[in-house]
Amino acid sequence: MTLSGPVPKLAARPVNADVAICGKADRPSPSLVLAKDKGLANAVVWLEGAKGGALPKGPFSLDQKSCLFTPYVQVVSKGAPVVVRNSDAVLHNVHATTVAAAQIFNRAIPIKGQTFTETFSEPGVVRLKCDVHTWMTAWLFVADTPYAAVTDAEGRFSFPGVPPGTYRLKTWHELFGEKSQPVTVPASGAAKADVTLSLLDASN
Ligand SMILES: [Cu+2]
Repeated sequence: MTLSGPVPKLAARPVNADVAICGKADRPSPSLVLAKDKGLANAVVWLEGAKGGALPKGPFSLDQKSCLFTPYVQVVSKGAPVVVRNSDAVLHNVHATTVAAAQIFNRAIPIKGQTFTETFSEPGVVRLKCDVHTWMTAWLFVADTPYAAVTDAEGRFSFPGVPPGTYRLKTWHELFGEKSQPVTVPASGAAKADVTLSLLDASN
C-alpha cells in the first residue's frame, strides 16, 4: 500500500488534560504513518468473497497505555471477545461509534489494570475515542472473513492460505476511505497486489 502525490501535513494534537500522567508534549497525529518509500501503515485490507478459512477466535486486546490506544488500528473478528485494558493511573473511557457516529458503546474504565470485554456483531469500521483525552483515538475493523489485515510499518500485508479464485481486494484508511480492486489468486503460488492511494481520490 503506497501513497502517491502530495503528503498532507497533519497538525499535532495538544495534550490538554491530566498532564501529570499523560505528559505535556503534543502528540503527533496518528492518522498518517508513512515509511520512507511512502508505504502506508495502518490501512485495513481484506478480501471480499473468499470462502473457507477459520475466523480467528481471539481474544483480541486493546490497551490504553501512556494515554494512547494500542494498537492504533486492529482487525478483530465479528463476534469475538475484545479485552480492553486501562494501563494508566488515570480515568479513561472507550467511546465506540460507527464512522457515521452511531453509538456502539461508551464505557468508563477508571482504574489502572481494569479490563472489560466487548464483542462486535456488525462487520465494518469502528471509531474509538477517549472523551477525557481528545488526542486519544483508534480504529477497529470488525471482519467476517479471516482474510483481513492491517498494513505494517512498511505498508505491507499478506493473507496466507487463500483458496484460488478471483476476489475484490478492499482497502480502508481513515484519510482515504474505502477502495477496491480485483485480485486473482492462482491455483499455486502467491498473488501479488499493489494498492496506490492518493489524496486526489480520497473518498472521506
Ligand atoms: Cu483517556
